[in-house]
Amino acid sequence: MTARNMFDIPTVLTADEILDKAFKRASKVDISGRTKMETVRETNIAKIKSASDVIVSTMGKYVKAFPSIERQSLFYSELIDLAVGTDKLKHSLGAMDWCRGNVARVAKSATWSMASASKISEIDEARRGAYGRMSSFVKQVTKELKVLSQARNAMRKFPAINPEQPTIVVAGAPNVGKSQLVARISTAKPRVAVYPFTTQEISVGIFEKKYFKYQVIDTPGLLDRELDDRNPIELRAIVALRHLADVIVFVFDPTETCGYPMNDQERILETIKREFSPVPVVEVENKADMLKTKSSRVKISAETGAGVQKLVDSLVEKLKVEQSL
Ligand SMILES: Nc1nc2c(ncn2[C@@H]2O[C@H](COP(=O)(O)OP(=O)(O)OP(=O)(O)O)[C@@H](O)[C@H]2O)c(=O)[nH]1
Ligand SMILES: [Mg+2]
Repeated sequence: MTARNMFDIPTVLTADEILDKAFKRASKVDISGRTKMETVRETNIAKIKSASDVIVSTMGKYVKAFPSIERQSLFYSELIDLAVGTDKLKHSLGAMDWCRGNVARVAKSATWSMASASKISEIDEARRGAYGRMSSFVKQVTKELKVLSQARNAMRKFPAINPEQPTIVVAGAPNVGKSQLVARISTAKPRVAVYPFTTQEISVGIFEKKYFKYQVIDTPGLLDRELDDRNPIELRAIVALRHLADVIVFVFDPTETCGYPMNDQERILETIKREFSPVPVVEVENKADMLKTKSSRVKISAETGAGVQKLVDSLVEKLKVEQSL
């Protein structure tokens, strides 16, 4: 599966970049009239229109490109809220409309002055004044443009979820081997590393079994704490568990080489069971190549692949039962 951007938002320029673009475009405008006065008048009116058009259309493009939060599924709207804050995003988009409106008004009034000016100096003055006011309006939304740019960069990393496909969400403490498992059973290629919090974003892969496709979601590691205390990275995992999981695979690392004692890992599992009931949870002990406990949990090694196929088969069975309910 090729990674597709869920949200196709153009690069968001800074206030200075937008102004540069607008004034550069305007500086190229040159219209020749029958008289000197006519040439200056026509040229300056066209310059103002050109600069204003660049600003108005650039900001208009942003307003249009950001998806309406109300219309997004709960999963994406919660991710957007985590990434930027819904209110901040709405305010910033509103600021674009405010700025566009003012810039267009400045252009209109400068055009009026130029059309009725009787001296070249009056036209120059009107242009300079209009440029100054346009710059000031654009600079007033500097912060909001930055917010939009951050939102855009965050939203580009959102996974493309297919709501039709049965979905397995892999969760657990940091560093237990979740990404290694997801990489082994699906098309996803998450980064695997020896340190905790390697995974910071939700990623998705698929696998196919008997003509059916299944989604597998890799999530950031969870710590043993209540929902209210979780950081934004952990909360991404929670959002995936809450809105996407048909089955949860909870990965334990009984070797504790992950850095988290089994007691902590058990408590994380309890929290998940409590929070996401009735979604079924499959409990898996990873790193069985290093340590096999006597527990009744499924034993796998995401590294060597031992036990993984059996796990996948049992997940598919479980999802079939879930789907037919
Ligand atoms: N011996 C052994 N090591 C494993 C196994 N699975 C994963 N590891 C190692 O455990 C470490 C963590 O693996 P990851 O897949 O990155 O763990 P994670 O749970 O995704 O970690 P975070 O994204 O940080 O939460 C890496 O060094 C892996 O090589 C396994 O089955 N056996
Ligand atoms: Mg990971």
